[in-house]
Amino acid sequence: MNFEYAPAPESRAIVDIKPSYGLFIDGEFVDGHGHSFKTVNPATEETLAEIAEADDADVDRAVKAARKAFRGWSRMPGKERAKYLFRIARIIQERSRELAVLESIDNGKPIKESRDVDVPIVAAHFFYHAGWADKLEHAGLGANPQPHGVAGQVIPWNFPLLMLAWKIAPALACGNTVVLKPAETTPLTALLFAEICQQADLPPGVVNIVTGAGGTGQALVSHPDVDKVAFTGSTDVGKAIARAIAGTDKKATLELGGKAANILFDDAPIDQAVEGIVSGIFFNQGHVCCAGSRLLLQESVADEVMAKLKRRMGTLRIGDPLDKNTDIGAINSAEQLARIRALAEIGEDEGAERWSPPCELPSSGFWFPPTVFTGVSQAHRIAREEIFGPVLSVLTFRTPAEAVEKANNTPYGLSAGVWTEKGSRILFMADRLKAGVVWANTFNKFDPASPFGGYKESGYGREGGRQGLASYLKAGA
Ligand code: TAP
Repeated sequence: MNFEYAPAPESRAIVDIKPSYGLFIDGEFVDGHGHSFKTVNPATEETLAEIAEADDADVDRAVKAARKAFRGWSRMPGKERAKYLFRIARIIQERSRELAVLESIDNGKPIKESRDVDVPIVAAHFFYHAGWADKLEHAGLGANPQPHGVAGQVIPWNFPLLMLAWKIAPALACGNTVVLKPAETTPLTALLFAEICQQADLPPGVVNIVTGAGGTGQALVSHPDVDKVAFTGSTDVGKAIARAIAGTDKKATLELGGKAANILFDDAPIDQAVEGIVSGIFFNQGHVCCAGSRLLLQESVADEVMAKLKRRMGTLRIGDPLDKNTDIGAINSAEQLARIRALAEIGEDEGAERWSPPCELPSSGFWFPPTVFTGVSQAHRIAREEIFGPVLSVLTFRTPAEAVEKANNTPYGLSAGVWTEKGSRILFMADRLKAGVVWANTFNKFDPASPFGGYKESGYGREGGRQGLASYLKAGA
């Protein structure tokens, strides 16, 4: 169907969504043996397309295709592999509007984010890794590092295309071949990416996309001929995967959940910090593993910051993801909305004070208003559990040491933010925060050259930068 979406004329007819999609195996779209499922537009609840659900036999076909392709791909000179990655990067740029619109329709994220953040970083990721493909001997892993083989990659729904790029670009640059499973609720951009692989003349079998739900992911990571597992998703599923591959020689990287502290000191530039707090938690509806979901305010400025924050929250526009003015789009699924609602109610029951600006929510689709809780204590579930929605929990502190203690009082360790004018304080905090990424006077900044990953229950392994390549290479002589 040609997707027509009234309020955003510029996005009309940009994407052509087919009524149904098969699996992408060995360079072609093929029917699956199993059932199919629907993917819906979370902003309208309309069905977008029927998607094949890969069963064990389909996963096996895809892994066999990747194995067959591995021989040629891994022996291809790096500079030749680079040409394919550069070509993919350029096609992503050429088709960026189509990718951004499709991502917003299937995921619910505002078009200004998919257009200005997701898709440009996706292209940058392919460009960056294309540059590495013929320089792997400089990755710090010996003179002749080797790819692992077939990578089984499972990704979540919050950044469908970006997580795909984080997985596929380094794997291919290093000479691995790939079978990737997108999340059940957001398969469409991965399938469009499969078309881009065809358009780039990527050799068949180098990239395979198997759509499906958790069972498909389980079949993929447990497949005996998968050498390397790369997973991004929840900590619970990450633990299940670690158990499933225990006792095998599969290599694994797990990028899991987070509960980041965004820490604001009394000397911080408050207006700038309020912008950082807002984008830290409301970017992508708060469906962000590294979201600044715990705001730690120094007591002396807490009232001033809260007043400014509430005023700013009152200006956020929630609604149609394809409207260029929208700040907060739709929640990705009914399940995720139910989870956010349940945790917000628990926050109230536990005695925290809940506030949202007055805002009208669309009558169909999945929506949750930007919400802030004050009077939160460390024992509250909204301070401990990942809500993965537009919900901010505010705590206060008096001294830097107390801020460190509160920030680290979480099973997670993915990211943190520090707002202060003092360089020495930034270094003091960065040294003590148990977080894979610490942003200073900014938040949610990503670059393909910067390694990203967590401590503790946020997982292990790094993606991006030279460190990210190490996950896809065996050290050579
Ligand atoms: P999950 O429910 O864990 O799902 C992630 C992926 O794993 C999906 O494709 C899912 O399929 C699949 N899956 C489910 N059960 C599986 C199993 N037993 N074996 C193999 N695969 C299985 O996470 P989500 O709800 O999509 O994403 C949100 C989570 O991702 C949050 O916790 C967030 O913090 C985390 N996340 C982390 C990062 C980084 S970089 N650390 C980045 C983004 C998101 P279905 O979709 O069909 O269930």
